[in-house]
Amino acid sequence: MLIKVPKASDCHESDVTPESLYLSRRHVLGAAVAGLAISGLSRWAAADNVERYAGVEPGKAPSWFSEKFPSIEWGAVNVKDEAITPFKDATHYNNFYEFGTDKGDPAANARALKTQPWTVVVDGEVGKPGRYALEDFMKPYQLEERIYRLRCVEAWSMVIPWIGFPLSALLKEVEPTSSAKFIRFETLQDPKSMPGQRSGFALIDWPYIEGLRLDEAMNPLSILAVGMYGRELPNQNGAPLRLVVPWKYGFKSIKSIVRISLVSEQPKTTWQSIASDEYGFYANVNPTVDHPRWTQARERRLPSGLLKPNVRETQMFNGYADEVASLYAGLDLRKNY
Ligand SMILES: Nc1nc2c(c(=O)[nH]1)N[C@H]1C(S)=C(S)[C@@H](COP(=O)(O)O)O[C@H]1N2
Ligand SMILES: [Mo]
Repeated sequence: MLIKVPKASDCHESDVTPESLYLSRRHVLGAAVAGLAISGLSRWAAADNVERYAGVEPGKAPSWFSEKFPSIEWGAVNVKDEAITPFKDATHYNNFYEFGTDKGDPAANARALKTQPWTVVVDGEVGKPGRYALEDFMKPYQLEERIYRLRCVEAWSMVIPWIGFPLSALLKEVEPTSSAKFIRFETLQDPKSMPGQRSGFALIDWPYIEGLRLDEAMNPLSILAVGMYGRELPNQNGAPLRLVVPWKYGFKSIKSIVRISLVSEQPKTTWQSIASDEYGFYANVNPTVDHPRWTQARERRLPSGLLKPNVRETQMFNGYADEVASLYAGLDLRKNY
């Protein structure tokens, strides 16, 4: 585990905020966790989770999460010299249209989402299909922390410390057949707990659907997340299980997944169905291909004040080009947006 704590001299403007302190706090606490795990103490309760990052509200972790907690590999992937977004912003500025279209709606409404019990179905072109209680689904996987940039197509961004496991580990478990070419994800459909699904917001044909090419799903950066900021996922961030693909626009990172299907044809995804001229299947972060209605060359890194907008240049593949550019060799990214 190597966590780079930026020196004052190589701080970017955005690091000159109290958030940069989180990195150094984490460094100390990370070492403490490692020590505890070795000495066999596994009593990492909610109180310890909230210590890891500043301002974290404790949740009610299910027992399978608490059991895996002591063996989490902290800081397995990190971002250099960029401050982690405060917990408050990451949990109160959300897109989760099942709970409303305003950024504050998910935090206000997602409490009604019942995440225990939770069932995940794996089906389609796989040798081992199944229908699992989440605690059984999670059994094979070792959790790790991945600190990733999240870039929304709406030109705002955050840095979020996820807890999850590589999607490739799931694929290894379920044994895709030779006909599997894509992976398709489906969010829960439950109008009783999801007001957005019963309101007049008829643009979306629920449930929310997303998908990846199989080689994108196999890329080591693709993860399924079950936690963030040292605790389980808050409901508004897609509890209890969500996708995170950091080199793609945020809408690819589908929340509250109930079904994962291996398929032979490219799935029809939600945003593509709404406006295919604006939102493509690939949705790779690309500063050189603008959205028809705004530039994608820049982004507002949250928190961003009206008086002091925290604007930065958007990076190709959201800064993950070294890891993912080869997936798209020979593909016209202007056509395949
Ligand atoms: N089911 C579902 N998943 C979703 C969305 C949604 O509306 N419904 N919004 C997407 C968008 S547009 C973004 S930017 C991210 C936001 O994730 P966050 O709220 O955890 O930052 O979730 C994505 N996943
Ligand atoms: Mo988004």
